[in-house]
Order: sequence, then C-alpha cells, then structure tokens
Amino acid sequence: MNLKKLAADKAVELIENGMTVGLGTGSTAYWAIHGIADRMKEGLSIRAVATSEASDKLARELGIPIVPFHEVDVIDITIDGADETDSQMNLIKGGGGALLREKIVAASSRQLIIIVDESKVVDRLGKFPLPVEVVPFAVELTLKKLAKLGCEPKLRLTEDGSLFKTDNGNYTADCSFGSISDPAGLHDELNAIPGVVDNGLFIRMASRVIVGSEKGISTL
Ligand code: DER
Repeated sequence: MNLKKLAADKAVELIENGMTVGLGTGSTAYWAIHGIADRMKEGLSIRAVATSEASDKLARELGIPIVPFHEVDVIDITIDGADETDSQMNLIKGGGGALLREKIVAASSRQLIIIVDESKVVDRLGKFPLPVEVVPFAVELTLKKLAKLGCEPKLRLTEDGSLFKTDNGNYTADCSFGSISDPAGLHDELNAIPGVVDNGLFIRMASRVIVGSEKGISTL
C-alpha cells in the first residue's frame, strides 16, 4: 500500500472550490498535487502557488493553474510533507531542499496540512539531520558557527558531487544535532546566525498532520 498517497488523498479532500492552495514539495506532496489534478478533472476549481520549481513544473504539466504571488492575499490551505514530526506537530523539513519557500508559503497559509507516512512520526525530533539554508558568501564561517551549536554541518551535494543549490541559489547544510530537546530554542539560535537564511524546524506551524499507516489514516 502506498502510505504517502493514502495520506495525500485524505488531505486533498479538504480542498474546497475557489480556494488558493499551496503546493508542497517532495515525494509525498507529489501525490497531493496529482490528487488535486484528479479532483479538478471532476470539477474542482482552485488556483495554486508552488513551494519549489519542481512542484511548479509538475503542477503546470497537470493543468493546475499557478498564480503569481502579487495576486495572492492569503493561501487558504497548504499541503506539504515533512521529514519528521513529533507529537506536538513540530516538524523537521527540508529533505527536499525547499524549506525556505515552503516556510514562506506556510507562514501565509490559513491551514498547513502535513502529510506523512508512519515512518516520519518520532518521539523527539533530530534523528533526521536538520537542513539549514545558508548563503554561499563566507559559508565556511557560517558552518563554524553552526558547529558551535553542537552539530557536524555537512554541505549537501548533488549526485555528481557538486554543491547542491536551492531554488534560491543558496546552499543547504545538513546538521546532525541528534535528539533535539528544545526545537523552538534551537530554531531561534540557528536563525540568529548571520549567513543562515532559515532552517528546517517548523515550530507550531502545522494545523494538522495526516499519517498514512498500514492500519489506515490517523491525524495528529
Ligand atoms: O523538503 C521538504 O521539506 C519535503 O517536504 C520533505 O520534508 C518531505 O519529503 P518526502 O515527502 O519526499 O519525504
């Protein structure tokens, strides 16, 4: 059973006619974008904004109308994945390299619906290396400051070994902090470092987390 699709299909049911929808990024959000396109074939009328070039391209290929941000006052619902979620619905995101655009869109969304398979639900965040978006200028100095917070930051590489660049032209440092006891505190410490654009901790942003498991669907 495709647990990611199971969660995505449940989330797509929440979309109503006339909504402005935020399209997430990653392999779970992929199924939500397909689900929206399927519902549009049955008459659903929506407009969308995307959280990455990849999701923008997929949406356009499927005929989902993407609108420019100057036409958007508020986003009614955003559906997105996560790399980890704890029981408080605090998230680690950024595994797909899209955390900055995702957080900008999430912060302007009435509802942020997170869709995951059961493997993403953890007691405490941090097993997944925390992605941090950093500017290229003097990146070595920024990495040193990240390390001082208690991690071993590694710049993400592409398959051919070159430095991965986000859609915004920045680098992603994957930072293994181990178990994170104070996600909100760490979020603020990270974003206080000059050179850090944002990080993958999404604190108290999710409205709902829909979990797909072999036993069916559950909601945090
Ligand atoms: O990059 C991201 O934030 C993605 O949403 C990621 O967190 C989840 O990706 P997945 O659905 O492919 O596991």
